[in-house]
Amino acid sequence: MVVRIGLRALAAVVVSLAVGTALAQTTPREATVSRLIVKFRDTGPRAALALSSRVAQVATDTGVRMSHRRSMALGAHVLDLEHPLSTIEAAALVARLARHADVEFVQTDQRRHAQLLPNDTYVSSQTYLQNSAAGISAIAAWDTTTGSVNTIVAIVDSGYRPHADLAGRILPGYDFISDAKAANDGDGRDPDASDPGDWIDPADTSDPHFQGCDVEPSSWHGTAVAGIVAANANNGQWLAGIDWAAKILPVRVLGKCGGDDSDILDGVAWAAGLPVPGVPPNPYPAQVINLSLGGSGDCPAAYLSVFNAALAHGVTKAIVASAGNDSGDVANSAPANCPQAIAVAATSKSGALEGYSNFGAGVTLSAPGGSNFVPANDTIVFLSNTGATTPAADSFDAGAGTSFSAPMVSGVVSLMLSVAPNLTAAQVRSLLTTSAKPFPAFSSCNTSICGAGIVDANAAVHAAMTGAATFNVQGLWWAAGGTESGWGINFAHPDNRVFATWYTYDTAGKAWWLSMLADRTPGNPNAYAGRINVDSGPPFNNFVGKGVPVDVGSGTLTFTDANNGSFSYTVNGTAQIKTISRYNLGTGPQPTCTYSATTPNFAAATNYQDLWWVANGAEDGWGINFAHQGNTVFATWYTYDVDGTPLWLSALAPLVAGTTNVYSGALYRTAGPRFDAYVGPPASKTIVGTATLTFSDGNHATFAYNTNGAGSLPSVSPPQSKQVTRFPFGPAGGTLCQ
Ligand SMILES: [Ca+2]
Ligand SMILES: [Ca+2]
Ligand SMILES: [Ca+2]
Repeated sequence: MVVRIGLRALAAVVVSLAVGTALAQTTPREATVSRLIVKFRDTGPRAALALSSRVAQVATDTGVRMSHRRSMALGAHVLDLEHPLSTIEAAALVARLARHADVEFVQTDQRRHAQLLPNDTYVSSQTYLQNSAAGISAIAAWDTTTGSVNTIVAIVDSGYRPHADLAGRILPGYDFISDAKAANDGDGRDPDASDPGDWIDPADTSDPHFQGCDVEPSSWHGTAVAGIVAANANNGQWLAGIDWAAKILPVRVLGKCGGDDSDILDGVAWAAGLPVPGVPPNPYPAQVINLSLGGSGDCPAAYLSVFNAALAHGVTKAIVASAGNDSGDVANSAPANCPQAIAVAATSKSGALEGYSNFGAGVTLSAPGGSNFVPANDTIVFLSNTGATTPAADSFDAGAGTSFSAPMVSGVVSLMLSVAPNLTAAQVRSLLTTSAKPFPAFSSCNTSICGAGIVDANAAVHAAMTGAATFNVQGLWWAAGGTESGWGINFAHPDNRVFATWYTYDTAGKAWWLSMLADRTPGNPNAYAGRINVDSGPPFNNFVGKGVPVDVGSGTLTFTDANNGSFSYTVNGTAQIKTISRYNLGTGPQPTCTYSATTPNFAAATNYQDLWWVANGAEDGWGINFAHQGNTVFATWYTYDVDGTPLWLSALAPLVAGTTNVYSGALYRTAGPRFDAYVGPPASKTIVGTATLTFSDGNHATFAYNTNGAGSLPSVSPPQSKQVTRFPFGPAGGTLCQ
């Protein structure tokens, strides 16, 4: 069945706009200077003196009291003046200091202000761009980047008008509307994605083709959406787009009375660079695909398939979809409810959920959408056309809808990609959500209905720069190249923290494990450092109470990508570095792990890769790591021997035939070369029993095991079992692999 997909914009509410006001105004005030930047000479009679003496000397020599605040890069120092000076007094002081024998250079420590304010005619009405609690802080972001010509944003919509404020920004797109009547351009698919108008007049409604469609003028919807992303900024006319440089790929799928799934799907596939039968290949595949459209129902299988393929193709990093304007749960709004989509709800200028906006757990984040109340002082201004039917002159208009929220996020993603073009789709989603602004106090929005927050262009751009190369490493790793098979290290990785459990052998070759809670280092976002503990605790067959940790050293994990890194450690005085790589079970695709500040829906997860234990902390001190790939779980169980020393056992547990949730395999005890002199394969591997994992959902499992008396372990029969769940150790949110 063909589903008609409607526009996400509400009927535009035309308002009179205050124009010409300066965007940022500051009231003049008496400027003062309270800090200097001074570089003392590297040579000369005073060079060997203590810094405090040199500061005291220049203070004495100039008669101005000052003290050392901090040292700067390249040998300069920040000095605090005891009393602030007027700018004239400060200039005189600087002149005196500049002549001082011990001073190489000196200047006042001035405050610099963001200066990149565009001069577009109606920019003061674009309140959503501002650095306010409910704005998207595009103005702040522009101090860092205004975008890149190398970024392409596909606007899958009603086509485009060659509006003057989009001049030079529109790539050759494609018109995917198959039905000539709906297309309104006289034919089916064609290479001209320009928008001929999508008006419905009273005569149209008697045409069975447009039955049930409302009589309305042309919407120029695609032009409006494109302008929010990329209107030419600082060109003295019209509006300012969020990205001043990115190219727009117009993909026309919406005509009179909406568009058909079959055309939208082909349009998305083509935008991503995938082949579409009968259509020439797209020479400009898009990094960002914006879908300000939707309809009711579940996410159709065809959308799942196309969205998956679009992201897997590798160019497209984000598919951004408007949540919809039905005041209902986004779960009923496709394609925003498709899991690959970044679903965007609409917030007001005070950061509340707009009344029309869809909401719910499926919303990824929010962005301003404007109010549909009249008189409206909270509308979104957008590029338009004066034509009520066929196109006429360039214009602008104002209105509301999640149609406007989505391109704000698309524009922010394109800014992120301008500073970090190699971000993955998972990183884009993670950085967007973790950098989002918290909803203001007393907002009707919260993270359970409006997503992670309000999109924050400035924070997202900075997160993209510093987090561009951050990799989620959750999973099982071992010595690179497999030259040291028999030991490994499991990582659970929520955001800026890695919890590592390392299974190896003690100096006697006996199974031994250590753990490390490592935090991201200030200098390298892909390095994590922490203390290493060895625990002792109650034996595996009678675990009551808690393990007791002993600090035995320190470690640093440094990752070069999501699959390679190094582990340097000092344990009991022995310092070593091992090259490590992600272990491939070879039983299906490696899952991709993504941290989210909003706790993921673990219960719904179908990949179990994580650290698990008995909930509620009653049995702190042991745990079980699952590496999960395809239909196999590799479990490493960190527990204790009968004498209370660390013991690890492992099981390679394939899915049990005829089940969908039970994994079972032999339980092994391994002995091997000591941790600090590891060479070759493990010394011995003994089957000591069986482990069976029964997952009642993605966050609850029963871990049942028996032991058979082998491997110097007492026999446990019948099997013992433990109810296990994922181990949360902060920060808020969690990492999900899929
Ligand atoms: Ca056509
Ligand atoms: Ca056309
Ligand atoms: Ca402009």
